[in-house]
Amino acid sequence: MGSGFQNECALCVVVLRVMENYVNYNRLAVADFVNRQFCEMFDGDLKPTCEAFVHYAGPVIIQTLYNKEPSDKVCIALGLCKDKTCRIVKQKAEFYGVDIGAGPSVPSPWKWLYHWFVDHFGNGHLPAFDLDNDTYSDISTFRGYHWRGSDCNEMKGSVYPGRKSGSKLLDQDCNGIFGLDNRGRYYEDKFCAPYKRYGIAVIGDSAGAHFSIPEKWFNVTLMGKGTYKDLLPRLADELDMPEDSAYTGHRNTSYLSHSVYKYLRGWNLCNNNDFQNIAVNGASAGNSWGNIQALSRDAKEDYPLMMFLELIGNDVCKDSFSRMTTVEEFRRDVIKLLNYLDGRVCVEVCRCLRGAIW
Ligand SMILES: [Ca+2]
Ligand SMILES: [Ca+2]
Repeated sequence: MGSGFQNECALCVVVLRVMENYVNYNRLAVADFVNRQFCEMFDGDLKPTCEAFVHYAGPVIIQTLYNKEPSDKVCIALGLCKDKTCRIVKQKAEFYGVDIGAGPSVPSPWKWLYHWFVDHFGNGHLPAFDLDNDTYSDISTFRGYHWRGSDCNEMKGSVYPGRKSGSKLLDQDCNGIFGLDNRGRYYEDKFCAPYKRYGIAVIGDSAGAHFSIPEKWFNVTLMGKGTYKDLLPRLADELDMPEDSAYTGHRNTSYLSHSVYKYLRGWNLCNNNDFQNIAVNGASAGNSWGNIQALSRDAKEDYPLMMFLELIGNDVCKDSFSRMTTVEEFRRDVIKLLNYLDGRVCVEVCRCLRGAIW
């Protein structure tokens, strides 16, 4: 989850700020917008929760927008922002300490979403729905098959993408290729030999996970009915689109023609469905140690893995030099990651990479 969205206070402020801009841009009557139009943007599963939120908090939101108060003022009043001295939006007027008495009992969609999200994910970065605990899932979101190949048998932990051991009569590696042709030849040998088998995995940050927020969410000129309809599934993928990542992109789109996964799949069709994206928004060299534990590969039971470690900027994009990762720390942390991989999840490619980096 992006560090900017870990705080329900920030989410509340951002959404109210968007509402404020939308009302001003379209020259709408504030009360009419809040009571009649706002929840239309959440058409879908979130709409009832949104309506409950507006029922309780609507009067305060209307008052805030009408008086052109900073949006974090209402979020403090709703109990979503705890620290009254910490202001996200520049104050336009004195803070009067509005207390509507609603506090934590308000059925806020933001609070509900936040807890729903954190409770499902924790910090494991593994599929939330995985019946056989093989770290693969047949559900798309919540670190499911948008992130790593889909599980073709959720009742058998020895069947998963990239599995080398097992009978070729069965689809033990979930690539959709199995059985014999009418000449008694294994289809996997017929279609895939003699090309090498490689799965692909990326460890890194939001660039590897393909962090993306639709422009319509924040551009008042594009807003309208159903604008936030896909908010829930997008949050369930941590606002990332790993299915469009340059590493693990597997979706057929008009604008994404290539990814490393697609290349490997084109090279050998048996590499189909063998990818893992364990990139995490906000990842740096230091906290990637926790993220890498989500990588699933067995050097003996599975095919080799082509690994990418990408850390684009979170080690240095800080507001002061003292908070940046030092060169020594970066080197130490990266070598620790490579040592973890060496001999554990892959053999051939790791040696090649190590030779290149050291
Ligand atoms: Ca599974
Ligand atoms: Ca197979």
